[in-house]
Amino acid sequence: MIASGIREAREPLIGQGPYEILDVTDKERLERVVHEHEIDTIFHLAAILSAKGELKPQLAWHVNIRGLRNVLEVAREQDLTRIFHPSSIAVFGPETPKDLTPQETILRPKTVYGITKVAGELLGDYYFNNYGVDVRGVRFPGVISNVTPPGGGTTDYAVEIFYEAIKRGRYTCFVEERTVLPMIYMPDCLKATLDIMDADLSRLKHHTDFNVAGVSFSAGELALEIRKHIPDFEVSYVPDYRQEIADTWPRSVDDSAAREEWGWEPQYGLESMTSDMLDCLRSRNESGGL
Ligand code: AKB
Repeated sequence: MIASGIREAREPLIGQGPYEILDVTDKERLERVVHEHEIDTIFHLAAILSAKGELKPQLAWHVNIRGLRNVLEVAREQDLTRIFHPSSIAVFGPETPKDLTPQETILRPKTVYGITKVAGELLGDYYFNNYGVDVRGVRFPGVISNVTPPGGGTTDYAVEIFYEAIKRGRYTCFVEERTVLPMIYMPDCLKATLDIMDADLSRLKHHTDFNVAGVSFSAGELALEIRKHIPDFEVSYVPDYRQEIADTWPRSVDDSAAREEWGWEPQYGLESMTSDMLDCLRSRNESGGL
């Protein structure tokens, strides 16, 4: 098993095992790395997310579409066993039902990132149907992690708020207090990734586009939950262009297809996620690692 990224390995990856610097848009190098390490499964996570994608739409198209096409082509040519390619709630748009968004629904995203994710779902299905490449993916909500700080997403506020609560006791949030979005805590995100990859292919009616729900809350509800642990925590709301993106996404999604086809069930709610996030970040802060 190897990890790869576009830059030198950083903590916490250093010393954990083999690492290759790899730009997924460089197909020849991807081919070589896959061949040399005898890779049979790729978790293809490289992407430009929604907020950065609106600032650099050509780059988002290039990385997200060229990158995926390269991975799928290498999978086809070298007969790989399985590919994981995450989709996102960004596939939805303003015409999509906002609450308990169905699995099968209107996909008319307004961001270039969302457009690349719709294309990615369809391309993955195309490679499965036409070449037998076993491509699997879920539509991730905003992912909340205490290990790697976020970058370039619209849901980044739901991670930044924890870091700022611990470091400064205040946070300026770039979406309005009322904004509700679906989120998922990293342990659940990893669980979903591994569970779908382990699922019995014969049980899957969907492949690349499963809705998965973790927990939905407004920015204001998250601030209140953090305040239960840090009573003086202050939040002000100064929405920017990311508010418009957030307003096109669902408040919650219906993930019954994932539950039925591969037994998906999240473990974390708002309370358990918040206390675990704060415990982890506090202990890193105390050891000087934040
Ligand atoms: C983003 O905000 O762009 C991502 C996503 C929901 O896919 N976190």
